[in-house]
Amino acid sequence: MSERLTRRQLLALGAAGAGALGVGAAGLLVGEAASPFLTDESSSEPKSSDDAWFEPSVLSSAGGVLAVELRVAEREVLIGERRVRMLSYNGTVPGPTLHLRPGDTLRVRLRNELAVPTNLHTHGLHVSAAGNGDNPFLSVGPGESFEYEFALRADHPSGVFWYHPHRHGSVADQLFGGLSGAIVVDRDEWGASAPRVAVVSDVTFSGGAVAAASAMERMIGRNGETVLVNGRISPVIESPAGSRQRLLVINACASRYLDLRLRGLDARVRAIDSRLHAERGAERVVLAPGNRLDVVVATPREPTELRAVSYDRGCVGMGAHGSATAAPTASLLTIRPVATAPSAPVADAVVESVRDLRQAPVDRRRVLTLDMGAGMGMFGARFVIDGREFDERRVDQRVDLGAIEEWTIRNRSSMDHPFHLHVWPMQLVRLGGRDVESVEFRDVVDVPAGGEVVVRIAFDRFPGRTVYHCHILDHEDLGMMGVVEVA
Ligand SMILES: [Cu+2]
Repeated sequence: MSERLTRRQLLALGAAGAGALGVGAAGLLVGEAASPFLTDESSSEPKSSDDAWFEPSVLSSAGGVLAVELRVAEREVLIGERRVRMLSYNGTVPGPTLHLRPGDTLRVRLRNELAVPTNLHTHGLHVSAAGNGDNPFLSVGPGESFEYEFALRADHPSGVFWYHPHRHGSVADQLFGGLSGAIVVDRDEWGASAPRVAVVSDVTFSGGAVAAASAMERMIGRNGETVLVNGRISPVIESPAGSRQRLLVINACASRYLDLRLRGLDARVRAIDSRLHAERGAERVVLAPGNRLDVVVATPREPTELRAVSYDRGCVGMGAHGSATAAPTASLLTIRPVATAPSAPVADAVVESVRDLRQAPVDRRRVLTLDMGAGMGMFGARFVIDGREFDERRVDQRVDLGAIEEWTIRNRSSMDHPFHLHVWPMQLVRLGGRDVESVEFRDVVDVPAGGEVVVRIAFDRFPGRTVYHCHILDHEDLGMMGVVEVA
């Protein structure tokens, strides 16, 4: 038995003891939510991996509560033909899908079985960042557990969201290592007509483990050599020709943009990120890291690949050309017509009304500038917002609770940077020098090299302190993040 395994077993034993004490006190791990995990953990042998469509297990709330335990640990998993060690939630890559309803409370006991600190971010959820909520300043040390609680309001928008670590300095490493999972909020009864969740991630292996990123890869934003959909390489969805299905696609890559080509699939987009709108036809959708796509596709008569084509997101300068940021074209999945495959009707979209902030009076305007500058060392570069690297002790933007603000986000650098604001969705006002015609909310918006975007934000609830940052997570770890406090 290796030293690593011995240590892991000791950790597991220690954590189990602490957990048993905590169960009664916290009222966690009750009922149905706890049992699937116990089953997961008892079978450490990876299941076979082929090109069959596969989705993470779904944990649904009941009676307004979903209480789950997420164990963060390195595990051996099967990727294609390879046995590799990756980071996992409850032993799988990605972790379980959490299915919630507006008004629910999500309780997560995060148990850290890694040798380094981690924490948890519920990307896109409109919930409080204070205390044990969606608080990016928390740190859960090795061997420790922490109990998070996320209270969704009754008017929480439907949509697909996701969870991943947000421990500053190691966010990219931990996400790239395998830590992500889907969250879906809706009022639908899933049954046979559940949407298909597609968590897209990328990874590079070296030997039997996830490769470390070089200094240059961190500056560029690492692109993985292998693209995974729910932990599989280019899986196949089989369904009868002409039948429709709803895909919820999450870009959980650390840095890769997904330039999705939907031609041939009669794609009808219901939302990008979380606010559902009337269906719109689309043949191309670009998802920056962190973005999600809610789309209904029709199964064609011939097998058809959904591909993410090579996307140039600029250059670092100092001799690194644009091609360095452009990952090769990748096949995400194939939709294959099979007359005998099961199919189920797709539930109609329930379009929720949203307040159009373009018609609202603006309380304050701000300009935020993303930039890269020369730093120390051979490959040194600084990744800054308004000239400063992240400092958790500093508040960069003080916002009045209830204010509607207009933020102009400028990019003075030679690379694209996807801008993410936690907790509050941003309504797009101007993109690429043009007014945005429709009501579009995002929680990640791409700010192209040398360009700017204008968004409006209603800080109408949730006093507290959180962050905004570049969602090329290597850049975030290098300091391209700021603190917003709403009071
Ligand atoms: Cu960036």
